[in-house]
Amino acid sequence: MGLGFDKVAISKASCFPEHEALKSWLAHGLHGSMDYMERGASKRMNPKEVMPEAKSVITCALNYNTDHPYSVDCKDSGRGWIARYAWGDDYHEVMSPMLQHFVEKIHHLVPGTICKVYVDTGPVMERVFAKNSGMGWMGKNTCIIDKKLGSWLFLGVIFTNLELKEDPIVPDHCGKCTACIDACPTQAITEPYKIDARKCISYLTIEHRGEIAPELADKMGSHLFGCDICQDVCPWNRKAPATALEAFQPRDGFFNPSLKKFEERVEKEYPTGFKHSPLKRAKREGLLRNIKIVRRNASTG
Ligand code: B12
Repeated sequence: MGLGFDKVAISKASCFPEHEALKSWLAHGLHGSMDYMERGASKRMNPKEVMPEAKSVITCALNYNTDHPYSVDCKDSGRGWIARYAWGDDYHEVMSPMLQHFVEKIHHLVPGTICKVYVDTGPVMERVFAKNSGMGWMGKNTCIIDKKLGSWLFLGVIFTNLELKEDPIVPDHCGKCTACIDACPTQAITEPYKIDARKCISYLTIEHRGEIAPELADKMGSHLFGCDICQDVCPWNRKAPATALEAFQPRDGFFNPSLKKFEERVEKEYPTGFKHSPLKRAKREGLLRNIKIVRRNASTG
């Protein structure tokens, strides 16, 4: 159909056991200051509250990997790390029109179909549908992993009232591997399949506002925005293919940037130089705070 996705898979629009995990995650405060996770919790756990007519969920994955080294192989102390997902254009902006295009095709084939599209744009647990549609399995780092594509995947979902045939669930291929758990500098993966977001470098550098506790900041290493470590060390990402999409190729100065140049850029060019970039989420203050921490970490070795 020429939709441009790397994989598409279908599940029922049901409440799945993994939906329930959100309740205790929130009760233990593991979401930190991400209040939006709490606000829409009941909807997040029940697709029928999001769209009462929904019968099926179509999950679409888009590969964002490019042919560049992993953070664990880039150790120059004068440089910082921006997470792979944020090197190019904001995935919300890239995927939304693609999903809308998919919906147009559905309308063309079955006029009158009701569809709702989400790409982290509403109270929906995208990975739960991805797992239960056989898009991939949920790894111990909680990322959706496909045997061929790895885990460098953005997810988007289409809720529809069409009764579609579901795809078979994929078995868990993490086995005895604990590479992601062992490699996390802040021990944010507290047990397999469970992340304490308050410790996750991705949360600290992107979502958290204000000071970062020194004991966590010390472990942030060179991370300026987001973190890739738990995916970099995943054996299923060793041979992950690269995308041909221009939108996800690294912008000039975003791949493993020099701290000096990146600081100048934030100081002089924010926000205009960051248009359509995921980095805007951290705001100017957040980026400058992170640069300060990375500099301190570099000087203390
Ligand atoms: C909140 C959030 C975050 C938070 C919290 C992370 C988290 N693990 O929840 C923070 C800011 C830390 C974050 C970081 C990242 N995120 Co994020 N995030 C989300 C968001 C908005 C909600 C996730 C959520 O529902 N969390 C709630 C908790 C309870 O769910 P969970 O961690 O998935 O935990 C599940 C397991 O514990 C499972 N479970 C429980 N017990 C058991 C037992 C077994 C045996 C099994 C198999 C499973 C299982 O059930 C839980 C619920 O599904 C989604 C978008 C969306 N709307 O869904 C994107 C999303 C998950 N993020 C995404 C990405 C890309 C990232 C980063 C890679 C970005 C980066 N490089 O910095 C990191 C990865 C960190 C990680 N290892 O998860 C992608 C993931 C794609 C993929 N391939 O999986 C998503 C889907 C966005 C998108 N549309 O593409 N994220």
